Amino acid sequence: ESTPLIASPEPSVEGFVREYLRELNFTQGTVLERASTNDKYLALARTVRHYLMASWMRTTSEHLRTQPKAVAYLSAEYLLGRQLDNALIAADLTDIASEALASLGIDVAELREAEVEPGLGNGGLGRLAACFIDSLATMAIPAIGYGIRYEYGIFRQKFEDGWQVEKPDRWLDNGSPWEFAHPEHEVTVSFGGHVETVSEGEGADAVETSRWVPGWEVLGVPYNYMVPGYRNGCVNTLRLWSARATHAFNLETFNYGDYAEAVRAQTFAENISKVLYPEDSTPQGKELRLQQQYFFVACSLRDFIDQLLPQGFDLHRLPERVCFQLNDTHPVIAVPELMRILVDEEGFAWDEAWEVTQGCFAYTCHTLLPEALEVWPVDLLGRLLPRHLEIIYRINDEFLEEVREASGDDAVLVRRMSIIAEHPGRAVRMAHLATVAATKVNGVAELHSQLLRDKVLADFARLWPEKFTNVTNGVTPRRFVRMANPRLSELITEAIGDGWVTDLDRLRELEPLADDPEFRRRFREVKSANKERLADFLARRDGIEVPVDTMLDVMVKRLHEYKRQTLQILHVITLYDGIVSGRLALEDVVPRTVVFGAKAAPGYAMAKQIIGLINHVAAVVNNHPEVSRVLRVAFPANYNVTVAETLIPAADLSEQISLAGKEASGTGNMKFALNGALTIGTDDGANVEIRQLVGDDHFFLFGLTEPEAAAVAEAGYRPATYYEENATLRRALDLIARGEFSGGDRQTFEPIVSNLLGEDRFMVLADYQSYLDAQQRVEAAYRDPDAWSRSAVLNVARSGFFSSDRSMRDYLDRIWHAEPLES
Ligand code: 26Y
Repeated sequence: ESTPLIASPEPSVEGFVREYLRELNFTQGTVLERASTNDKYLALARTVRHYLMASWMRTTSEHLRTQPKAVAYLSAEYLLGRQLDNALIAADLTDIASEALASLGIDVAELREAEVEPGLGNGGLGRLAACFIDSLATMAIPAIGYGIRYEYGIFRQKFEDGWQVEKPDRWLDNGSPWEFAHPEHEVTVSFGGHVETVSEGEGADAVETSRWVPGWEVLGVPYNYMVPGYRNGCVNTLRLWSARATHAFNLETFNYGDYAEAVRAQTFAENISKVLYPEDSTPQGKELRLQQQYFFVACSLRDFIDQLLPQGFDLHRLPERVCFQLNDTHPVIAVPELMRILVDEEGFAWDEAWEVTQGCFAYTCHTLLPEALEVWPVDLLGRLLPRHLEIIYRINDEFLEEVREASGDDAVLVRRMSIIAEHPGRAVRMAHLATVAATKVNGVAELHSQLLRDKVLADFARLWPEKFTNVTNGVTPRRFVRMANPRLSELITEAIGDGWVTDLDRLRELEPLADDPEFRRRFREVKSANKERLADFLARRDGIEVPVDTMLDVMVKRLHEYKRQTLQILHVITLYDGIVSGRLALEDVVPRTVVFGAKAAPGYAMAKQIIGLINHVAAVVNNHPEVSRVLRVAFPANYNVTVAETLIPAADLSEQISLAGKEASGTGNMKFALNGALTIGTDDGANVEIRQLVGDDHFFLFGLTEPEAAAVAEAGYRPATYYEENATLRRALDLIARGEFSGGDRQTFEPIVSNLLGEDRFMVLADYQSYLDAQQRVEAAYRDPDAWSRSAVLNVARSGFFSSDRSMRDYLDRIWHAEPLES
């Protein structure tokens, strides 16, 4: 039996007008003549919600009724991007809404711009989570996303004199029409205190058990977000937790008469979900971050058990009902938390609890950099979560016993594999804990998974080879093609029908059209219209002038040394130098506009230096009378999902130039290929698979391979040799060193130059010449528009594999073993 439901309104223009005015008048409390843009936007968002609401309620109650196996995606980050357009497309309301609002004299396009995107993530990992929940809904898989409702998302980036300045991201200020708060479903989360040992039973039967006596508590209030599938009647849920002070907490202090202290205590508790940490590679070991992690994980497990399972469900069977997917190590504290629930609260024997726990978790690793692996000092963890630390120790004891047995007491191996590191201080290695507990451990691209098995987690892969698998990342074609690139979408649909939106392999049907001159012409028309759109956008948003008839060469991603933004700016400097010195004639340069978008972690000094360098080079290049005729550099501030959506469809060239063996996968690389940009890239991450699929002739490969880079490092890398032996490189570095881009000041960029010459951990200098050569090949190819657009069309046609729908199928087959909900 199903619950009675109000049907969503029938989709019609008149109906939409009625719903809209009702929202504007009755919910927003204003009349059309007086409504601000924000009023109109909020009313539109709420109106669109109506059309998805019945599907959402139906999906939820079907899930509860049929109790299928579900995927619970645990992620500290969801980089969602704007919701309005996505919801309109999913509900197939784009045209109806535009017409309806036009009849009221409102331009929907203008309202779209009013939405501040929820930037609840740093970059790739957070955006991946957002793509995955989109795909799960589109495939009607019973799934729920759990995370944190940060009051401040990733900082807003500004440039002052070219240097990054961070401003708080007040994304909630104008209202948040996409969320539904459920304070009645609040969950209590405990912290601190101590563990008591209690004896139960008498004499020989006496058993010692542990009891956690927490020191303080906070409440988690869930906020639900709709995750609409693409026109399939399925709407899943994303549940983000917000921290509140407990009522008791306040009252106690209040009774002492110290009202101000009571309010201060409240602030303290609510700090937990205040702000997203903006680091994406070097964990700072901050106590508040561990609080965030435990907070959302404890809320989510409690919620899944209490709200999604029937009352009295036998938790021995939990693995039949759920797979908790750990998005990197950030939620790994869920492992001891589930053990605590089973052993301390449900009275399970340890071994029973461990079997259940091992059946419920799977772990995705997203890195190869050793410094990015999370490690929590034992004293910090023990202070905040004493019972969890105790549980981790026991997990480790039993695990190390297994290692000893399997290895014939290899003490060195035991030390290497231990969940507890001893040096420099005692600390919990979260990746080891995750690997020990998980049914499956996966990397995010073939090469990455291979390197996990061979290097980062090699000891574990030898012990449990069947635990390790790969799932290559993907991106949602709904947001990153259908929504971001309506012109290309129309061209594709006209050629092969619209089935590709949910079955991206069908892009293959475009392959023959790569040889059709008329199709290529229309493809070029789309590209250039997208460049116009971008130029318009950047002119309005940043006052940046972008020429529309040049090669658009784009590098957008977090600023990190391993990603090597430096390599691209060195290419720019080399072009500049060539022209200024007269060794390169203007007519021999293919006019190009180089676009950067990148945020640096606020505490990452070298990354901020590099941003400064790019902006300073841009100023010199763009103001040079000759050089600027063929070369421009644009660095719009505050790169985010919204910017990506206008930038990527306009790009000709996609820069994916990390040092081989450092980028786990990359996902921007997939978005560019799907939008018909050609890649210049190293043999790294998912570039490897992109190149295999699109073909060598349609990809500009350069640089050391991973084994080569490893061998160079092993032999002792000496960057200065490249400087000494390569005159072009020397000239470029000398320009920086002599202050060409810093008003003659030699100190400004000295740290960058000396780092490159002295250490150059990511082998920028080793790959410089190879990169220049590849850029030469790019120029030659771009001079032949027909051949270039043929390659571009083939990139689109052969990139269907990179749909996150395919990633979800792989997770389902290899890890989750869940099935779609019947509709
Ligand atoms: C622990 C904290 C400092 C931290 C916070 C965020 C550590 C890492 C991160 C985010 C990492 C991340 O975004 N990794 C990227 O994940 C993408 C999706 O799998 C990959 O495509 C990309 O190569 C990888 O760098």
